[in-house]
Amino acid sequence: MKIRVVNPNTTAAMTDTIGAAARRVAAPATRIVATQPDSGPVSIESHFDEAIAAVGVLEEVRRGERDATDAYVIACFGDPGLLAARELTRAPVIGIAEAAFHLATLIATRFSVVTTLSRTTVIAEHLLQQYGFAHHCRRVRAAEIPVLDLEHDTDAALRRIVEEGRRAKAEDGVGAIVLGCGGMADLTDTIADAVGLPVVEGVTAAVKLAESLVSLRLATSKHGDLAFPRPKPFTGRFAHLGA
Ligand code: 2AL
Repeated sequence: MKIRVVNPNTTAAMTDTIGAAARRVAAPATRIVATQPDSGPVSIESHFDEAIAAVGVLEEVRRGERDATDAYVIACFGDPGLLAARELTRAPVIGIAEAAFHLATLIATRFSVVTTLSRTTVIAEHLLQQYGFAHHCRRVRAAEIPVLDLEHDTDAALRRIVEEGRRAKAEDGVGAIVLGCGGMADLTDTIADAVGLPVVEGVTAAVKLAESLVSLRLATSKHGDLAFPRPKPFTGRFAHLGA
């Protein structure tokens, strides 16, 4: 089985981190193809970043469709372009936020999210509402680290995430922590040990969910809103996305 794990930002070092985390949990017969868009923001930490990154995600799905892909993972915690990506393929498409929320509710009644900057907390809160998980989440906390600090200043970033995780454990009454950024994928075990709670990380959660759906032969429904988009020309610099 081939899973295309798309890092929606264009930082190659983060794509490598995400790909390595995905490979660590993938079944022996699963091949992980870790990719990123050709162009777009180097990190995603605003609504603007997300809107631009979503186009890159969709281009990556189109590429995957020419490469016999069995499932896709969108490896940014805002799940940018998730429903649009599902329209483009029959293969399962899993966002890391939705994957982490699902798995967290199977091991704890309540969880808190620890994400990067506080300006991104509203993105996670909107997803919790949209997906129907809001009543399971006690709080979306920010470690106040820019996304790229996870690559460039990892020790300081890790300290801040652990501090916030310990606060969640002490103050929020939660049984688990969800990590709120794809770039945290290599820190999961260290954070879990330091905080003393189960830590659900979205890249690894999404890979295992994708494997489950493919094994069960559950494909993205083409009945209704997730049907392939009606063929039509696109103009200008999006001409390549039309039909
Ligand atoms: C993210 C993420 O997962 N990747 C990225 O560039 N930004 N999310 C976040 N909340 O900071």
